[in-house]
Amino acid sequence: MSSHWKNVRADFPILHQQVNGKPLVYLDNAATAQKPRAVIDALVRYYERDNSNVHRGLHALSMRATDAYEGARARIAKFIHAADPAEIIFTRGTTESINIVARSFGARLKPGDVILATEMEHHSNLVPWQQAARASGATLRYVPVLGADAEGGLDLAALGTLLTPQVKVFAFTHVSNTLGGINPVAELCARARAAGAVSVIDAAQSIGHGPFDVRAIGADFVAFSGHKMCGPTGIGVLYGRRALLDTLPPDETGGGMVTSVDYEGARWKPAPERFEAGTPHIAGAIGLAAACDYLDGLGREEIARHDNALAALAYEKLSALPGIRLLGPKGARSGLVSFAFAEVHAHDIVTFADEDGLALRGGHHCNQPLMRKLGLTGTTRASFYVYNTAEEIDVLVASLRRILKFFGAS
Ligand code: 7TS
Repeated sequence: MSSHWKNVRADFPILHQQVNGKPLVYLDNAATAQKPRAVIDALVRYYERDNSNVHRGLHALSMRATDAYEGARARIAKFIHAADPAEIIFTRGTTESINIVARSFGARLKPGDVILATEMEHHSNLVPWQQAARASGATLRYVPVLGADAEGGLDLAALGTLLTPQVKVFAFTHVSNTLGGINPVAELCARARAAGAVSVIDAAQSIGHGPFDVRAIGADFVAFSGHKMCGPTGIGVLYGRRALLDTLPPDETGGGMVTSVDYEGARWKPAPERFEAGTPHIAGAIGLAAACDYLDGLGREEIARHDNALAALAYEKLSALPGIRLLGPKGARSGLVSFAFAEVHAHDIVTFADEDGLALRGGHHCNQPLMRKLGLTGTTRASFYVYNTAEEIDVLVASLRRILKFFGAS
């Protein structure tokens, strides 16, 4: 383990504060991660030294900004082992990335075609496909989750009947933001390919938590957000296989994505410019590249081991609480734990835990259909990242015991 790893908390200025008179315990990383000094500095440096618009300028600052922006694209390609930086499209985040695929690839769908998703998708990987189905007349189907607490993960046996030749796109999450289970993405991509469907991976909850190799996984499209991997908000990525991207129509149109325009029409540049109309989030891309450097510096395998071990420890310690219902797999899980108590609403838990300096999240986590299927209105979620510690799990458990006692539930 690198010496850098041991000092990781010192890298995050925001962690060193008190909330309600208690040391901040930030366990809301699945919503957004905190930013290390290196990322904050990269943003400040860009705005103080290099700020200018990209691609259209011939002066020094514009060339510097362009180099930094295109350098960021190459850095992110390396981070996910893409074959070519042109496969990296900068977007606002996972939500926009999936919307681009759903509209652009969705434009070639027709009645009789099937879009396959799963019952555990975040609204961001569900509603855009509902819209694509409505617009095209295609049918949307779902791979079921197994078990009363979704502890069985996806029903992979059902794929045999669901992945028919009519399926044109199979969209699934790598890690569920509510259940914490890790889906076998390489297997799912291979199954999609064998059925003649294009795969779309929602990597929002996995990208910053371990190694990710688009070519080893065999993905056609991958969507993720910078802000969940120590990068800035407002920047994200759509990875698309080059051969596929160049066959797709643009989604938004305007400046920067055309080769020539006349009053009658316009001709598109190839990817990635085709999908990046207008002035991009230059600083965001640069900050995201700094986040890639930071995470690679810690070691992606080490991050996965750290986060997954904390989640396993939390699962074990929380299991001892009276009346707790823990969701998702009992075994291997990613860095989050989601739970519910019959007697206490998730919003009450989050509000009371805030008194103890804890940042948790409670609610449906943009998984309303899944919640309904599991007979829940919401869960409380604790999600872990590189700076969290085993001691913080003890603070969580002690706080929950206090809350349960207050509500007469223990
Ligand atoms: N997909 C998954 C699996 C997510 O967890 C999220 C955000 C998104 C997509 C959307 O990402 P965005 O950056 O475009 O908003 N999830 C959460 C969450 O669980 N709590 O707050 C945001």
